[in-house]
Amino acid sequence: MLDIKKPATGLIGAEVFIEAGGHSMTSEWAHEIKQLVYAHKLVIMRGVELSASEYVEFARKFGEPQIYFQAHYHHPEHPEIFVSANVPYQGEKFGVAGTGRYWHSDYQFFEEPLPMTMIYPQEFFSGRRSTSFIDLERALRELPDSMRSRLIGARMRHDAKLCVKIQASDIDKSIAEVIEEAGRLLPPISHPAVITHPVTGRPCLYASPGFSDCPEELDPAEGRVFMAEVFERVAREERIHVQPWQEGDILLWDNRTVMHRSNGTLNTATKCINFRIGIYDGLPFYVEAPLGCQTNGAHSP
Ligand code: 7UC
Ligand code: FE
Repeated sequence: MLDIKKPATGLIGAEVFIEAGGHSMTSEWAHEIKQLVYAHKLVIMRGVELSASEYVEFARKFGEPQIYFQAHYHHPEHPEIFVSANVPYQGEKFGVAGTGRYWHSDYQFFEEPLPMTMIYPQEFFSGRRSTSFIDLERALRELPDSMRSRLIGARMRHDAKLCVKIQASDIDKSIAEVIEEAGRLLPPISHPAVITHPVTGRPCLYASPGFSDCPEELDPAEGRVFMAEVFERVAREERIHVQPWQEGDILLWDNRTVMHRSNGTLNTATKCINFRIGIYDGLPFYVEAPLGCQTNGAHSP
Protein backbone atom coordinates (compact mmCIF):
# COMPACT_ATOMS: atom_id res chain seq x y z
CA MET A 1 0.00 0.00 0.00
CA LEU A 2 1.36 3.40 -0.95
CA ASP A 3 0.87 6.25 1.49
CA ILE A 4 -0.48 9.01 -0.82
CA LYS A 5 -1.46 12.64 -0.21
CA LYS A 6 -3.33 14.13 -3.16
CA PRO A 7 -3.37 17.87 -3.92
CA ALA A 8 -6.45 20.05 -3.41
CA THR A 9 -8.76 20.34 -6.43
CA GLY A 10 -7.26 22.53 -9.14
CA LEU A 11 -3.69 22.24 -7.81
CA ILE A 12 -0.82 20.04 -8.94
CA GLY A 13 1.53 17.80 -6.96
CA ALA A 14 0.79 14.60 -5.02
CA GLU A 15 3.05 13.33 -2.22
CA VAL A 16 3.99 9.70 -1.73
CA PHE A 17 5.88 8.34 1.26
CA ILE A 18 8.36 5.75 0.03
CA GLU A 19 9.15 2.82 2.31
CA ALA A 20 12.62 1.45 3.06
CA GLY A 21 14.38 4.44 1.49
CA GLY A 22 13.25 3.32 -1.96
CA HIS A 23 15.04 -0.06 -1.77
CA SER A 24 11.79 -1.97 -1.98
CA MET A 25 10.34 -0.05 -4.97
CA THR A 26 8.55 -2.43 -7.31
CA SER A 27 7.42 -1.99 -10.90
CA GLU A 28 3.80 -2.24 -9.68
CA TRP A 29 4.25 0.70 -7.29
CA ALA A 30 6.13 2.62 -9.96
CA HIS A 31 3.16 2.05 -12.27
CA GLU A 32 0.78 3.35 -9.60
CA ILE A 33 2.97 6.43 -9.00
CA LYS A 34 3.05 7.13 -12.75
CA GLN A 35 -0.77 7.20 -12.79
CA LEU A 36 -0.52 9.85 -10.05
CA VAL A 37 1.89 11.80 -12.25
CA TYR A 38 -0.57 11.72 -15.17
CA ALA A 39 -3.41 12.76 -12.87
CA HIS A 40 -1.61 15.40 -10.76
CA LYS A 41 1.29 16.35 -13.09
CA LEU A 42 3.89 16.29 -10.30
CA VAL A 43 4.67 13.75 -7.59
CA ILE A 44 7.04 14.23 -4.66
CA MET A 45 8.38 10.97 -3.27
CA ARG A 46 9.54 11.36 0.32
CA GLY A 47 11.92 9.32 2.46
CA VAL A 48 14.28 8.19 -0.30
CA GLU A 49 17.85 7.15 0.46
CA LEU A 50 19.68 5.76 -2.56
CA SER A 51 23.23 5.69 -3.93
CA ALA A 52 23.77 6.86 -7.51
CA SER A 53 23.62 3.33 -8.92
CA GLU A 54 20.55 2.45 -6.82
CA TYR A 55 18.91 5.62 -8.11
CA VAL A 56 19.39 4.49 -11.72
CA GLU A 57 17.80 1.12 -10.86
CA PHE A 58 14.95 2.91 -9.05
CA ALA A 59 14.30 5.07 -12.16
CA ARG A 60 14.35 2.00 -14.40
CA LYS A 61 11.20 0.73 -12.61
CA PHE A 62 9.36 3.74 -14.12
CA GLY A 63 10.52 3.37 -17.70
CA GLU A 64 13.55 3.67 -19.92
CA PRO A 65 16.19 6.09 -18.56
CA GLN A 66 17.44 8.58 -21.11
CA ILE A 67 21.08 9.19 -21.95
CA TYR A 68 21.34 12.98 -22.42
CA PHE A 69 22.65 13.98 -25.85
CA GLN A 70 25.62 15.94 -24.49
CA ALA A 71 28.10 13.81 -22.53
CA HIS A 72 29.49 16.63 -20.42
CA TYR A 73 26.23 16.56 -18.43
CA HIS A 74 26.69 12.89 -17.52
CA HIS A 75 27.61 11.55 -14.09
CA PRO A 76 31.14 10.10 -14.51
CA GLU A 77 29.99 6.55 -13.65
CA HIS A 78 26.32 6.62 -14.67
CA PRO A 79 25.56 8.25 -18.03
CA GLU A 80 21.82 7.99 -17.22
CA ILE A 81 22.29 10.66 -14.54
CA PHE A 82 22.25 14.25 -15.84
CA VAL A 83 24.21 16.24 -13.29
CA SER A 84 23.29 19.81 -12.56
CA ALA A 85 26.00 21.10 -10.21
CA ASN A 86 27.61 24.44 -9.45
CA VAL A 87 30.56 22.94 -7.54
CA PRO A 88 33.28 20.44 -8.46
CA TYR A 89 33.25 16.89 -7.14
CA GLN A 90 36.56 15.49 -5.79
CA GLY A 91 38.33 18.39 -7.49
CA GLU A 92 36.89 17.66 -10.94
CA LYS A 93 34.27 19.57 -12.90
CA PHE A 94 30.97 17.88 -12.21
CA GLY A 95 28.08 18.13 -14.69
CA VAL A 96 26.88 21.59 -15.75
CA ALA A 97 26.05 24.60 -13.55
CA GLY A 98 22.90 26.71 -13.70
CA THR A 99 20.80 24.39 -15.87
CA GLY A 100 17.19 25.16 -16.73
CA ARG A 101 16.82 28.49 -14.94
CA TYR A 102 14.20 29.57 -17.50
CA TRP A 103 10.68 28.23 -18.16
CA HIS A 104 10.93 25.08 -20.29
CA SER A 105 9.88 21.50 -20.78
CA ASP A 106 12.75 18.99 -20.99
CA TYR A 107 13.93 17.95 -24.45
CA GLN A 108 11.16 19.98 -26.09
CA PHE A 109 13.59 20.83 -28.89
CA PHE A 110 13.83 17.20 -30.04
CA GLU A 111 11.49 15.04 -32.14
CA GLU A 112 11.16 12.71 -29.14
CA PRO A 113 10.74 14.96 -26.10
CA LEU A 114 11.15 13.58 -22.62
CA PRO A 115 7.80 12.38 -21.20
CA MET A 116 8.92 12.46 -17.55
CA THR A 117 11.70 13.97 -15.52
CA MET A 118 12.90 12.63 -12.17
CA ILE A 119 15.10 14.78 -9.93
CA TYR A 120 16.95 13.65 -6.82
CA PRO A 121 18.51 16.67 -5.08
CA GLN A 122 21.79 15.90 -3.33
CA GLU A 123 22.62 19.01 -1.28
CA PHE A 124 20.55 20.67 1.43
CA PHE A 125 22.39 22.56 4.06
CA SER A 126 21.86 26.15 2.85
CA GLY A 127 18.44 27.68 2.62
CA ARG A 128 15.11 26.64 1.27
CA ARG A 129 15.28 24.80 -2.05
CA SER A 130 12.60 24.55 -4.69
CA THR A 131 11.61 24.10 -8.33
CA SER A 132 8.79 26.11 -9.94
CA PHE A 133 6.06 24.67 -12.16
CA ILE A 134 3.19 25.94 -14.31
CA ASP A 135 0.25 23.72 -15.24
CA LEU A 136 -0.14 24.28 -19.00
CA GLU A 137 -3.40 22.38 -19.27
CA ARG A 138 -5.01 24.86 -16.89
CA ALA A 139 -3.17 27.76 -18.58
CA LEU A 140 -4.66 26.76 -21.96
CA ARG A 141 -8.17 26.63 -20.48
CA GLU A 142 -7.70 30.07 -18.96
CA LEU A 143 -6.34 31.83 -22.06
CA PRO A 144 -8.72 34.19 -23.86
CA ASP A 145 -10.62 32.45 -26.69
CA SER A 146 -8.88 34.61 -29.30
CA MET A 147 -5.44 33.33 -28.23
CA ARG A 148 -6.50 29.72 -27.75
CA SER A 149 -8.08 29.52 -31.19
CA ARG A 150 -4.85 30.72 -32.82
CA LEU A 151 -2.92 27.98 -31.03
CA ILE A 152 -5.27 25.04 -31.67
CA GLY A 153 -4.25 23.32 -34.88
CA ALA A 154 -1.01 25.32 -35.19
CA ARG A 155 2.47 23.81 -35.21
CA MET A 156 4.93 25.32 -32.76
CA ARG A 157 8.54 25.69 -33.80
CA HIS A 158 11.05 24.86 -31.04
CA ASP A 159 14.62 26.09 -31.24
CA ALA A 160 16.96 25.69 -28.29
CA LYS A 161 20.22 26.85 -29.76
CA LEU A 162 20.49 29.92 -27.55
CA CYS A 163 20.03 27.82 -24.40
CA VAL A 164 22.81 25.37 -25.21
CA LYS A 165 25.73 26.06 -22.90
CA ILE A 166 29.26 26.80 -23.97
CA GLN A 167 31.61 23.99 -22.96
CA ALA A 168 35.34 23.55 -22.47
CA SER A 169 35.88 22.61 -26.13
CA ASP A 170 34.41 26.00 -27.20
CA ILE A 171 37.32 28.00 -25.79
CA ASP A 172 39.05 30.04 -28.52
CA LYS A 173 36.09 29.78 -30.93
CA SER A 174 34.36 32.98 -31.96
CA ILE A 175 30.89 33.55 -30.53
CA ALA A 176 29.47 33.46 -34.08
CA GLU A 177 31.04 30.03 -34.62
CA VAL A 178 29.68 28.68 -31.32
CA ILE A 179 26.15 29.83 -32.25
CA GLU A 180 26.48 28.45 -35.76
CA GLU A 181 27.60 25.03 -34.44
CA ALA A 182 24.77 24.98 -31.89
CA GLY A 183 22.33 25.65 -34.74
CA ARG A 184 23.73 22.70 -36.69
CA LEU A 185 23.58 20.43 -33.63
CA LEU A 186 20.01 21.45 -32.85
CA PRO A 187 18.06 22.38 -35.98
CA PRO A 188 14.57 23.74 -35.17
CA ILE A 189 11.77 21.15 -35.03
CA SER A 190 8.01 21.44 -34.56
CA HIS A 191 5.20 19.82 -32.56
CA PRO A 192 1.49 20.67 -32.30
CA ALA A 193 1.08 23.85 -30.23
CA VAL A 194 -1.77 22.11 -28.41
CA ILE A 195 -1.12 18.42 -27.75
CA THR A 196 -3.52 15.69 -26.65
CA HIS A 197 -2.24 13.68 -23.69
CA PRO A 198 -1.96 9.94 -24.44
CA VAL A 199 -3.38 8.91 -21.03
CA THR A 200 -5.89 11.60 -20.04
CA GLY A 201 -6.95 12.52 -23.60
CA ARG A 202 -7.00 16.17 -22.55
CA PRO A 203 -5.59 19.08 -24.58
CA CYS A 204 -2.60 20.98 -23.28
CA LEU A 205 -0.50 23.92 -24.42
CA TYR A 206 2.91 22.57 -25.38
CA ALA A 207 5.28 25.55 -25.55
CA SER A 208 7.73 27.39 -23.30
CA PRO A 209 9.59 30.73 -23.35
CA GLY A 210 12.91 28.84 -23.04
CA PHE A 211 12.69 26.63 -26.11
CA SER A 212 9.69 27.66 -28.25
CA ASP A 213 9.99 30.12 -31.09
CA CYS A 214 6.55 30.70 -32.68
CA PRO A 215 3.75 29.01 -34.63
CA GLU A 216 5.05 27.98 -38.07
CA GLU A 217 1.88 29.34 -39.70
CA LEU A 218 2.63 32.91 -38.62
CA ASP A 219 5.17 35.37 -39.92
CA PRO A 220 8.07 34.97 -37.39
CA ALA A 221 8.08 38.60 -36.23
CA GLU A 222 4.31 38.57 -35.71
CA GLY A 223 4.44 35.06 -34.20
CA ARG A 224 7.05 36.06 -31.62
CA VAL A 225 5.00 39.05 -30.51
CA PHE A 226 1.98 36.74 -30.21
CA MET A 227 3.91 34.15 -28.15
CA ALA A 228 5.31 36.87 -25.86
CA GLU A 229 1.67 37.84 -25.14
CA VAL A 230 0.71 34.20 -24.56
CA PHE A 231 3.61 33.63 -22.15
CA GLU A 232 2.95 36.91 -20.36
CA ARG A 233 -0.50 35.52 -19.47
CA VAL A 234 0.59 31.95 -18.85
CA ALA A 235 3.45 32.79 -16.46
CA ARG A 236 1.50 35.11 -14.19
CA GLU A 237 2.25 34.83 -10.50
CA GLU A 238 -1.05 33.12 -9.63
CA ARG A 239 -0.22 30.17 -11.88
CA ILE A 240 3.26 29.50 -10.48
CA HIS A 241 3.48 26.48 -8.20
CA VAL A 242 6.71 26.64 -6.18
CA GLN A 243 7.57 23.14 -5.01
CA PRO A 244 9.92 23.18 -2.01
CA TRP A 245 12.01 20.07 -1.49
CA GLN A 246 13.94 18.58 1.37
CA GLU A 247 16.41 15.81 1.99
CA GLY A 248 15.08 12.43 0.88
CA ASP A 249 12.79 13.85 -1.82
CA ILE A 250 12.58 12.71 -5.41
CA LEU A 251 10.44 14.81 -7.77
CA LEU A 252 8.80 13.23 -10.80
CA TRP A 253 6.78 15.26 -13.28
CA ASP A 254 4.95 15.08 -16.60
CA ASN A 255 6.76 17.19 -19.22
CA ARG A 256 3.68 16.99 -21.44
CA THR A 257 1.55 19.10 -19.12
CA VAL A 258 3.84 21.34 -17.08
CA MET A 259 6.74 23.63 -17.75
CA HIS A 260 9.30 24.11 -15.02
CA ARG A 261 12.06 26.47 -13.94
CA SER A 262 15.04 25.73 -11.75
CA ASN A 263 15.52 28.01 -8.75
CA GLY A 264 19.19 26.99 -8.47
CA THR A 265 22.03 29.48 -8.48
CA LEU A 266 25.51 29.89 -9.97
CA ASN A 267 26.69 31.34 -6.66
CA THR A 268 28.78 28.54 -5.17
CA ALA A 269 28.12 29.81 -1.64
CA THR A 270 24.87 27.86 -2.12
CA LYS A 271 25.93 24.41 -3.23
CA CYS A 272 23.53 23.05 -5.86
CA ILE A 273 23.79 19.41 -6.95
CA ASN A 274 20.81 17.72 -8.56
CA PHE A 275 20.73 14.27 -10.13
CA ARG A 276 18.20 14.15 -12.95
CA ILE A 277 17.06 11.07 -14.85
CA GLY A 278 14.84 11.51 -17.90
CA ILE A 279 12.30 8.73 -18.33
CA TYR A 280 10.63 7.45 -21.48
CA ASP A 281 7.33 5.98 -20.31
CA GLY A 282 6.75 3.88 -23.44
CA LEU A 283 3.80 6.02 -24.61
CA PRO A 284 3.70 8.41 -27.55
CA PHE A 285 4.33 11.98 -26.42
CA TYR A 286 0.95 13.00 -27.80
CA VAL A 287 -1.91 11.43 -29.73
CA GLU A 288 -4.38 12.70 -32.33
CA ALA A 289 -7.10 14.84 -30.76
CA PRO A 290 -10.32 12.83 -30.19
CA LEU A 291 -12.94 13.49 -32.89
CA GLY A 292 -14.87 16.66 -32.15
CA CYS A 293 -12.11 18.11 -29.98
CA GLN A 294 -9.95 19.60 -32.72
CA THR A 295 -11.58 22.95 -32.45
CA ASN A 296 -12.26 22.87 -28.75
CA GLY A 297 -9.24 23.19 -26.49
CA ALA A 298 -11.36 24.69 -23.78
CA HIS A 299 -13.34 21.74 -22.46
CA SER A 300 -12.89 21.09 -18.74
CA PRO A 301 -11.45 17.84 -17.40
O1 7UC B 1 21.85 23.42 -19.37
C1 7UC B 1 20.62 23.40 -19.56
O2 7UC B 1 19.87 24.35 -19.23
C2 7UC B 1 20.03 22.17 -20.17
C3 7UC B 1 19.06 22.42 -21.27
C4 7UC B 1 19.69 23.03 -22.51
N1 7UC B 1 18.40 21.18 -21.66
C5 7UC B 1 17.57 20.57 -20.72
C6 7UC B 1 16.60 19.63 -21.41
O3 7UC B 1 16.80 18.43 -21.41
O4 7UC B 1 15.61 20.10 -21.92
FE1 FE C 1 14.57 20.98 -17.02
